[in-house]
Amino acid sequence: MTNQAHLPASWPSVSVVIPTLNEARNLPHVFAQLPGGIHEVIVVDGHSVDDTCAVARRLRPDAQIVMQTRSGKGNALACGFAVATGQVIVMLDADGSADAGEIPAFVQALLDGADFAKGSRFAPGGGSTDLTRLRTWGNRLLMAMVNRVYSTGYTDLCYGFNVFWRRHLPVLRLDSSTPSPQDGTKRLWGDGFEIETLIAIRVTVARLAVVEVPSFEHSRIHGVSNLTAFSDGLRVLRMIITERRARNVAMKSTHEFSTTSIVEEFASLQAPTSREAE
Ligand SMILES: Nc1nc2c(ncn2[C@@H]2O[C@H](COP(=O)(O)OP(=O)(O)O)[C@@H](O)[C@H]2O)c(=O)[nH]1
Ligand SMILES: [Mg+2]
Repeated sequence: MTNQAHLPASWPSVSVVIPTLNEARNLPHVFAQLPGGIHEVIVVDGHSVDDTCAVARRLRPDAQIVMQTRSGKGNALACGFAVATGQVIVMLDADGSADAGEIPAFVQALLDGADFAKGSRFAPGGGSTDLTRLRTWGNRLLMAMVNRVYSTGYTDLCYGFNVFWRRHLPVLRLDSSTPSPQDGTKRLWGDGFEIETLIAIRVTVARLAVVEVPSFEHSRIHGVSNLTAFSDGLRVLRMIITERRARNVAMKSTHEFSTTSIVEEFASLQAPTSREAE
């Protein structure tokens, strides 16, 4: 069913960034749910082997289709953010799990004063039919860590439906242009599914006004998830620890917010100092 809703003309311009990896069969549903009045749709493809790009082009000739520079969902989002021109950026999955009909509620939260509207499946009114038991518990555990370390009260952590003012992009310190490392890993820090946690931590550390918006996550329509609960969960855990460590180091040396790029942080992780290696 097509979404008949239309964003008011007086609202800020909205860019919707959609990472896709073999989502040709899901895109018709996802596009149909988009409200009218969207400033731009940016599909960031991970070199899909199905006809995702052709389907996107046919259904939405106005959509901008971008090829990601490295691999992973995080890199795809960074590439989409880098070319977005709207005042507001929406992060939207392409598997049919996120309901684009919720976009107005997220934008309204920004208009009401939030810097960052963070979707939550566990806030009253939210829910999910996509979460497995392992994912639920992993998410809960990681969220508890973040809440403890940053004194936050988030009810959800690893959820991809988020909306924010584009002017806050510098706070995220994402790097979309560095080529893949030559060591075969293909991914830099933040390139994978840890992206949502990285973003949540960085907006928190920057003291942006983060408001949770209840969201209902549906089951993926076609295909299977690209996420591996255990290994991707470990990557998120490592992200939480590293971000904390990087912040501690930055605070000790400058008493200011860290300006280290994610590439530098990744490099320091890959090459421990001789003291650490001992
Ligand atoms: N461009 C790109 N998109 C990806 C990649 N991995 C996942 N995605 C997209 O990110 C969204 C969420 O991925 P999904 O596999 O459903 O993970 P889950 O929602 O955590 O189960 C979907 O739209 C995927 O197509 C990737 O490596 N590159
Ligand atoms: Mg999914």
